[in-house]
Amino acid sequence: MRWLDKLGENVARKVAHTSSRRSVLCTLGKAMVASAFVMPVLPVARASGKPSDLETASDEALTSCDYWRYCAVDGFLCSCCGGTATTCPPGTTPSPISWVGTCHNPNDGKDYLVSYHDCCGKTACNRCLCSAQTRERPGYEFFLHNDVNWCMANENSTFHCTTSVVVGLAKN
Ligand code: ABN
Repeated sequence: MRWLDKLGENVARKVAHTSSRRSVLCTLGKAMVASAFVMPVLPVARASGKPSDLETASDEALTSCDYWRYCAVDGFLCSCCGGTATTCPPGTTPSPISWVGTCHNPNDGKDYLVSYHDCCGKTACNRCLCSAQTRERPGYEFFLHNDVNWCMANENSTFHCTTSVVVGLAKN
């Protein structure tokens, strides 16, 4: 193992002769900053418990009531109204309260909890009305009924459209 010690010593001496302390610190700093950007990219998508098909789904799929995450939606799809499946159109505000459903994702065979937030502050979008009734109960069972204006708690309670945000994997 002597040769390894010698090799290490020679390399350390060479580095010490040819570079300044400042440049070594600079290189180390750059490597640390770069790794902070690169490392999270790998495990996060798999560990988050979120399905990854939203980025790959076509516009046609995302504007159709048949898309799996709309299984319990009641409202105009924001993806048809200038927003996306998960974001409100400009000029509208998401409702802080929402209706939730459990939807089966056929792409990975898992069930997800989906939160349906209404976007508020503009008149009804009137495009892509979806009125799913998965496990919905009649209106007199208020908390099990999705035909509700979730903008009711917003400053402007005018309903425009509905977003479908996956909260995470449903626990069975
Ligand atoms: N959650 C959408 C909605 C808004 C107003 C009335 C019924 C349903």
